[in-house]
Amino acid sequence: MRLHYSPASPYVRKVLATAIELGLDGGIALVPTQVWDPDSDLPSVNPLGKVPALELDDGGVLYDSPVICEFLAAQVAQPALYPPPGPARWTMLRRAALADGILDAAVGRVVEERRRPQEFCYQGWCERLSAAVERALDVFEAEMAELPALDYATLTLAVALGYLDFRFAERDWRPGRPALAAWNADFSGRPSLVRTQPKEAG
Ligand SMILES: N[C@@H](CCC(=O)N[C@@H](CS)C(=O)NCC(=O)O)C(=O)O
Repeated sequence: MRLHYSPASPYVRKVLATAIELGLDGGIALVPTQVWDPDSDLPSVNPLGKVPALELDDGGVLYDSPVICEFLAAQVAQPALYPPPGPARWTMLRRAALADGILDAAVGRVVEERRRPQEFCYQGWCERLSAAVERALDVFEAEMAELPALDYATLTLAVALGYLDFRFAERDWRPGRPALAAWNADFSGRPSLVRTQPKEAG
């Protein structure tokens, strides 16, 4: 399998951390990709022009990190990152969507501030995105006691918190959220997360 990736992308980090947890990372070759380069061949792999995109050994392609992660999890029986259909699964998927929403809002703000010409950067929009992040973090703080030890949602949450630290270090999310902060301090020590720390794209 070939993973089109950027070292700064949290969605890519989620896929790689999932692969490591599942013991599948050895079968994935990394294809460095400059997503913002107009000459990039990424759109021929993923028409949306986004990473991660995973080329499969049978010639097929998967994109969007939730799809790729679920595919990877289906390749092995353990660890079970997805509960079977039922209330536990719907809760896990809701939490994963909430954590992905943090990523979407945080990445959206980075794009607004770094990629758009300064005169087109809409401050009200940036604040709306940050408000969504704050509310989502508060929900996680309230639900911390119910989180399982490891599933797809907890991995996504850890990646989202790591991305906030990577891109918004000056706006620490920890004050007022002691349970989330304690959980993250512990969970982010997992080898899958230590080995996939975000880095600025070269
Ligand atoms: N929903 C997608 C989001 C992927 C995404 O937005 N990736 C960013 C990099 S962090 C990207 O490739 N952006 C390029 C673009 O939006 O054109 C996923 O979960 O994989």
